[in-house]
Amino acid sequence: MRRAARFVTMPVNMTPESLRQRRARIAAALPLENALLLIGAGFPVPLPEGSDQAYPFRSHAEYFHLTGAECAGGVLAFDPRDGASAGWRSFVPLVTEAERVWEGRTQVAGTPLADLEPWLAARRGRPIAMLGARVAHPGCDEEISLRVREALTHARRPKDDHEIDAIRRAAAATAPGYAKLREVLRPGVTERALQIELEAEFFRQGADRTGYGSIVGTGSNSAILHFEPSARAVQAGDFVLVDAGAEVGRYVADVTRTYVAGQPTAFQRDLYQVVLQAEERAIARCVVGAEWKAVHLAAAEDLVAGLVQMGVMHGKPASLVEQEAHTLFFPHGLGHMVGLGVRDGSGRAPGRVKDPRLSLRTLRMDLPLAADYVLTVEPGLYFIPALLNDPARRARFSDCVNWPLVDQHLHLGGVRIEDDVLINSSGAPEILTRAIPKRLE
Ligand SMILES: [Mn+2]
Repeated sequence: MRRAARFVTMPVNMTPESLRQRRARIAAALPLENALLLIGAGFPVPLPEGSDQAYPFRSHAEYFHLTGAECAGGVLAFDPRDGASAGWRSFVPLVTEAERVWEGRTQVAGTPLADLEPWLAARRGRPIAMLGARVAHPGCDEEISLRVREALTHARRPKDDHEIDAIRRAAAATAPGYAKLREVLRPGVTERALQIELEAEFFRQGADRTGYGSIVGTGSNSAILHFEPSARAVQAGDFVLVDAGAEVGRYVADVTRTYVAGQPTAFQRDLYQVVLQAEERAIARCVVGAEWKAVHLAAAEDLVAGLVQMGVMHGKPASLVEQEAHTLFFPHGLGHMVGLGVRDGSGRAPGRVKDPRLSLRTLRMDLPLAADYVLTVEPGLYFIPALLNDPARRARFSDCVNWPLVDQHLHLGGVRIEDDVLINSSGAPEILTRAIPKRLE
């Protein structure tokens, strides 16, 4: 028999009443008109080699958000004609004896899944929008589904109190991990050992898992944007870049800190200060109504201004950013939304199309900020040989960059500093990850 992944019901801390309110709020935001809505939880994905195991199961975020349940095969249905509250019906598979015996699964509350067909038959002829993981049922209207998903994603962007509380708990489990990491960080310690200490502390402090694959990059590895920790030992003077966060009840924190093992050089210290200042200034710009693209470009200009001051770049910062020269050292977007997953709610405001500008292609969102959005702010400056050794870039930016100086630091690595911020209805945002120190020591 098949051993599926364990079906853990996460502590979601929600009452039936708060779930009802959330569903009603979402229902009012969806352009369904006459259409029915089906949101599938999805199914466990078996490992390919037939080892009788599956990848850890998690309900699709769109399903989880409206049910709070990890329920493989579950389907949440909504008929707008039945009302914003009464129109919702959660269909759940019945737990089998084998699942009780092998996995300790318990029955998720809801209507038996067998009743979904009659529910649909009673509404025959109506268009169907499908979200979450696809439900095996014919007759999905693709165009309506796209429109409804865009509206749902947008409606999920402002986090409600329960969600903000969950992100706070994730941040609270993350901070002690970084404190532990600083205790053990010294030359000779491997990236793997740092990962182990960091993650163990996340779990001790209440994490259900890590929010994403932890990044621990030392030395030149710190310039690899999504580096997976290796057996490499930290050398004296290395940059050590750590991008990791705890997950609690499906909500995640996403934090990056960069350290120097031992004594930083003046160049390292300057580079760090440029990134730190750009980060703090970018956070201050995260206010209601601010356009994310503008916040990103302003941060790029701050980073470039710092590089000009350090003698790494030549020219006027605004004009260098205009020419996209910043992408040599800052090749990613300034941040993304975070919450129910590490890219929760990112994307474009409804109706917007992708910006064709090359330097904005890597932006994970294009929208004006609004109250109760939670997002990361994560500028970085890196010496990435794959970009900096490219002859086309060297030719295009021959006058903008002090190439001999770049060559001296080609294997220095990089610096990224990342916090999660909560947009306030007025004034500066709240930094949810402020308990994790940012001073270079
Ligand atoms: Mn991030």
